[in-house]
Amino acid sequence: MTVSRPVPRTMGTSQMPAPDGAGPEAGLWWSLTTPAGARGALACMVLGPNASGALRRLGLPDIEPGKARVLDVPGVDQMVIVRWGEALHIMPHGGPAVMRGVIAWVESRAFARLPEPPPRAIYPEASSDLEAWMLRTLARAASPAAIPTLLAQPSAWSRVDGRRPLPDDPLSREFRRLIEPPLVVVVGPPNIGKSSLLNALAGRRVAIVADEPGTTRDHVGALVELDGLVVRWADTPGVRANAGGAEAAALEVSRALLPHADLLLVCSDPGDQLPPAVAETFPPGGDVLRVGLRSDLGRPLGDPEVCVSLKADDTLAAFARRVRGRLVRDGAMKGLEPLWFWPPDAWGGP
Ligand SMILES: Nc1nc2c(ncn2[C@@H]2O[C@H](COP(=O)(O)OP(=O)(O)OP(=O)(O)O)[C@@H](O)[C@H]2O)c(=O)[nH]1
Ligand SMILES: [Mg+2]
Repeated sequence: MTVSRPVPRTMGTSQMPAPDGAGPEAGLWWSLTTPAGARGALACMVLGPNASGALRRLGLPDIEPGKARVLDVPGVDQMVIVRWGEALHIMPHGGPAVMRGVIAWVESRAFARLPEPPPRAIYPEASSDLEAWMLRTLARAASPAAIPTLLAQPSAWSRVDGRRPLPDDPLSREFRRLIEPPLVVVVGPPNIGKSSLLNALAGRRVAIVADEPGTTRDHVGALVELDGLVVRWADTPGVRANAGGAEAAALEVSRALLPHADLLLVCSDPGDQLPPAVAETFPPGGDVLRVGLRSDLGRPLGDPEVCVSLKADDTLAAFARRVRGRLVRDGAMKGLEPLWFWPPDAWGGP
């Protein structure tokens, strides 16, 4: 199989370089928008960056932009082919055998595979690369709270005058947490209500709770919505000085999570302090929130910044707001200013 020079993974179509000495058939690529092996009635393959060149390379008649044809490809399948501007969508039957045949056919014609098609090729209705990235991001945002801000982005960017937003601006970095859920890791002594807190936030039993230390033996992860922000919540086993066997191994696993945490919740209750062994594993410079649990039993130790009691209704909502605010401040939740909402290494911006 000959493969022409692959195009970098996530460029907008308008930015795709034509390889040196390239004619219209150079740098052709293909990508699946339906997952391989999915059993839909129709699969969708996108080809680019040049529709006429792609059709010629496949030995098919040219199609005008905006037009669709049903074509019979001998030995492969009957398929619907739609041309959107310069992107070509090929829709054969979605069965695995047909898809294998279609992929072999396209690859035999020297198209390079892209893991993900450029957003402009998936959203041909978009009038700019920025709008295509916005539509792609809308389809992936984990937190519904991202939707109004995303819809406002094309017009926000059109007003940019003077300082251009940068990928690492704090508001942009925080806003991207509404797209890819941040990791929140909960640590603390055993039997102080860490797993009960997760269950209360999730509204269902995600973690095992019991009135004895060492109940959680491995970390438990769940997606939990906190005041509009979806986070990956990792509940870890309580840290005991004399942990051994499986419990010690589980503690090792949860320690390995700490460097990846966007926020570490260091928990205490009225009777127990955080053992120094855990404190030593905090990632330097990592964001830490000190949380007091079971505050109905008295003032939690460890100088907590926020207290929760599952016996008092109002503390849970206030706690969720506090955690959300540490990860995504109000300005980034409702931002109408231009933001780098796409992965910064994927595209250079408008
Ligand atoms: N009074 C009171 N009890 C609570 C509260 N939250 C949890 N508990 C009780 O505290 C006990 C321990 O709860 P868990 O959630 O299992 O504690 P844990 O910190 O996950 O324990 P390990 O998994 O052993 O580390 C259970 O009996 C809970 O019912 C609270 O807000 N107030
Ligand atoms: Mg637990």
